[in-house]
Amino acid sequence: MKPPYKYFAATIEEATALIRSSLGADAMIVSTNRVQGKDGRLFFEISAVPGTQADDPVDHMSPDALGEIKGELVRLQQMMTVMSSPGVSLPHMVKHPVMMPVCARMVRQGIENAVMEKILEKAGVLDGAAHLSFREVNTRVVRAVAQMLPVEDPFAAGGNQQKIAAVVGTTGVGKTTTIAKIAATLIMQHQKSVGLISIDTYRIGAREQLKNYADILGIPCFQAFTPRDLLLALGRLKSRDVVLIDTAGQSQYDMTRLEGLKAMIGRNASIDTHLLLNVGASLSEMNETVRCFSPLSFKTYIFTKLDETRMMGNIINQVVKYPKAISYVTAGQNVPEDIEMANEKKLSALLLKNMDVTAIKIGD
Ligand SMILES: Nc1nc2c(ncn2[C@@H]2O[C@H](COP(=O)(O)OP(=O)(O)OP(=O)(O)O)[C@@H](O)[C@H]2O)c(=O)[nH]1
Ligand SMILES: [Mg+2]
Repeated sequence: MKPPYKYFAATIEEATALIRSSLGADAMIVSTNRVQGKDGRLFFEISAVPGTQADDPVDHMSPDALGEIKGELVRLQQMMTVMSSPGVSLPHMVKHPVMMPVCARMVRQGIENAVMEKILEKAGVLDGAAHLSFREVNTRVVRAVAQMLPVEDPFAAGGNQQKIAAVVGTTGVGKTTTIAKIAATLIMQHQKSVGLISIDTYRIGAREQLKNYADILGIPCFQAFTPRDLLLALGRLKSRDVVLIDTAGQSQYDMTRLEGLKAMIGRNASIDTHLLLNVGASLSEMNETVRCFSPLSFKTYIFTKLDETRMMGNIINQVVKYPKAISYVTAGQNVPEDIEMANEKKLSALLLKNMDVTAIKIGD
């Protein structure tokens, strides 16, 4: 018998219960009639059909067909992501659709078009990608990104020479926290002796913040107001393997303070400077910061707050624009856990394989 199905009952309630038990809770009543039976009694004649879901054409589809439709939807979504990105050059993508998934991921991470072209070129997929599979294209691109992200350990063993490192960057980017994380890592994992110096002379409490970390780690911490103070403090920390220098947060537009910082650390050839950049900042902000701090001839980038953004493309955008090695990345407020020595393979995976940022923990 085809729907609608007919039900007979003395009351509407009785009929509804009957329908519900035989057609399910989402059955729909299509008509109701009152009819007189042979014995003269009145009863209800109700027609009903199963719920819409039961009639959904998707229900009759094979898992294969469903998978195909899903794949098609994903491809459409990827194509829309790529197309909605201003300036993305489509011709080779249309020619080689195998590049679509990885390109969509790069667009979602905010990797600039020009940088994307460079990556695809380095990966060797700009021309002749037709014979490659999605997986091969992906592998090549992931490898190319890793090759384009130079990394450097500022404290790598290099004889017994003392390493002195200053961190600089805009206000609140994470300098003091990062110093504490680096100090803890060096002490706990590399058995180094560490000393700290604060030249944050602008803010009351700035030294206390660093001093608290120093006390927890059981290491010395000095404050320096002038280049002479700094030399004295460095002298007192001469026996330490590593000296880390915390600096005041600088507005990149405050040239007087930047000059002051340069006078303090810029002229001392034994001090390596590392620039912190918040990965969530816009590329133009990053460029402006880099431009203003470049008189300090910083040696590496430290990207901070990876946990606060889903778009990390600016890491590679910045490195391509102004090449410097990356020494560390930080991803959270926990001291010392949320820091990791930069690793090009992990960074590439973070950018292209949707790797979880919580994978960034010391000791990994
Ligand atoms: N989510 C997140 N927060 C961070 C990270 N690094 C530092 N912070 C937080 O950012 C805030 C500022 O950190 P600080 O280390 O005081 O920054 P700073 O650069 O020394 O600041 P100033 O000395 O004022 O210029 C603190 O609340 C930190 O806990 C990180 O990787 N992720
Ligand atoms: Mg600070």
